[in-house]
Amino acid sequence: MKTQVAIIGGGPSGLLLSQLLNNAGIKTVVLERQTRDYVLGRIRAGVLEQGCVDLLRKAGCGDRMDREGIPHEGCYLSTVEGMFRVDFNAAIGRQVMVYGQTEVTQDLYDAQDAIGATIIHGVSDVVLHDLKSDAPYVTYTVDGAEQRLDCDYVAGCDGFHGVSRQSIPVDVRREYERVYPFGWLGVLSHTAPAADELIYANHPRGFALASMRSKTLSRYYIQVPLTDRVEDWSDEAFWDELRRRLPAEVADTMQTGPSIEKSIAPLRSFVTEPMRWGQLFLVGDAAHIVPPTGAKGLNLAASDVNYLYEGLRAAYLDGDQSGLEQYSEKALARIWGAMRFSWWMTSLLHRFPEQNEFDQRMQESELQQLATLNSAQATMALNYTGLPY
Ligand code: RFL
Ligand code: PHB
Repeated sequence: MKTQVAIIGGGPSGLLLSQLLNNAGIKTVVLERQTRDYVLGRIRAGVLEQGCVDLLRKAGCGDRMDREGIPHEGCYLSTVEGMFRVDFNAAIGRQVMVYGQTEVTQDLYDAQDAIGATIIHGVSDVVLHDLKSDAPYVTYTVDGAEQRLDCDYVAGCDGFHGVSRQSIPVDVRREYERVYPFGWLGVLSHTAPAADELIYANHPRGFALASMRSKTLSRYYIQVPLTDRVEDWSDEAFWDELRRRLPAEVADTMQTGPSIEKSIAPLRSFVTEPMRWGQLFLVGDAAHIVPPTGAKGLNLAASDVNYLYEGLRAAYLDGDQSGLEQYSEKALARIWGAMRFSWWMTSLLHRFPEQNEFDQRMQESELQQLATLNSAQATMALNYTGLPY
């Protein structure tokens, strides 16, 4: 089989890139390890930056998001002193869209189906070949038979555990990492959200987040030790702990109910450089991971897709290679900005095992500035709603 751009991974990065390229008349084949149902069953991100929203619309995949997504003009931060609001709209005139990654992925699949794009599920043994030549190819196994896909370029959209990043020789790759000493226990439930906007809580017992997917579907997280297992947490224990960490006025009126999904995710910051090697381009989680505190994972994937799409379009339609040549540098500049913000929000809001009273006072002082200084609110609003592309 032959195509123009071979896309490894059918998560949001791979599907969005495929949709944009096909719309521009550039052929793609997406190779996905899992089944479609498995990909659609993953509960992940919930907050879209304006740039991501605009890109989904540009790809022709924004209709349902525009109907069902919930625009948010701010969020709440809670401390033992009380709760305050950061007003993104008042601070910098921008907002975010609350719309789940599961829905984004569903919309992308529907759009890919509508144009007859090729997505091959259930592939294994994916190997990338001759990436430094102008005739790279990919081999893989599907239904027990080995296949070969020839292409001009390979987009590595296969997430943190994929093969694409590993295909760049170790002496070329530089990797930067911070692993945090705690995880997030997340619960999805058919209950009304606790508040009209998200609540990020700094609490002596640990971080908590009250988020949502719709007016009847809520998503909550609490910080837990890495040694905890999901089985350790009954629904009742989860709700009790969540209520302790949220402001009393919210906890007292909050709806609870059976969990429909419960999982623990570790927190990590990770960047690999460069993001291009020969004809291979890394996109999204294949190249970087952020802790979810800043809601940046999916949004960074979208900005990478934007840069790569523009580069490939210019290369194919105008014979202009400059966008591809600048891809790694441009994407990384924005990624490091989002890395800093995600690390900052994580450091500000969590209890660290080694945290002493001095460290705690530093968090309190910074939260106090955020509560009272317009300039501090503006900096947070700028980063939370998304640095420009
Ligand atoms: P994805 O979504 O991981 O998709 C990669 C796809 O590649 C496939 N794959 C392969 N296919 C073929 N061959 C191989 N060898 C392959 N290896 C892997 C995988 O099956 C998968 O379908 O990466 P992508 O597209 O770059 O999208 C990135 C986002 O998914 C990610 O940044 C966010 O979901 C991160 N993230 C969160 N971000 C937020 O902003 N807010 C959140 O609340 C949030 N929660 C999460 C998360 C990530 C999680 N992971 C990865 C463990 C919760 C979890 C559990
Ligand atoms: C979510 O709704 O899943 C969510 C929202 C904001 C975050 C992280 C996760 O910072």
